[in-house]
Amino acid sequence: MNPLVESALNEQVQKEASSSQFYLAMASWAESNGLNGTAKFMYQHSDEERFHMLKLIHFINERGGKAIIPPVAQAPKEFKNLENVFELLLAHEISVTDSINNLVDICLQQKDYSTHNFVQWYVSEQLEEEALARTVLDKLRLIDGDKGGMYMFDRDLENASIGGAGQSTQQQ
Ligand code: OFO
Repeated sequence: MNPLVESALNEQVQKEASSSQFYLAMASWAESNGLNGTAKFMYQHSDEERFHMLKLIHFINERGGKAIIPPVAQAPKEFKNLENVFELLLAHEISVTDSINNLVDICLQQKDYSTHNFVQWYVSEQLEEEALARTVLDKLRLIDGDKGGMYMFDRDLENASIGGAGQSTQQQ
């Protein structure tokens, strides 16, 4: 496997692992604050990110590279409020999109068209995740802290699904 592509893929493994940890911290915070719908959504999102990481690990190893399992960084312990949680989530997803775009660039520069093809799945996944985060944030801004609205929001989030969710358990 092209070493530059392999190293960029391994960096992406680290990003997906840190996304999974970050959303796990959000899930735990929501659960301990009685926001059970949000907690369920975030636990699912954390699993989904782990699936993204595993998909990369399998790809690197199957193509003759060596996947590196990254260390786990400390995730935040506290969040200001729900709006803050989703602002951080959106900012995080935007940074992941930048890193996927960088990976696409490297594949093209190195003329690695099969990895380029593989990475397209992540390109569409990022579009979905950013759009979902923006929709949720818009709702929260409309509610503007209203208690009844927050109750409904949390209940609705329990039934919201993350792009690609459900594949995780089947493909790990
Ligand atoms: Fe892996 O999609 Fe979010 O980070």
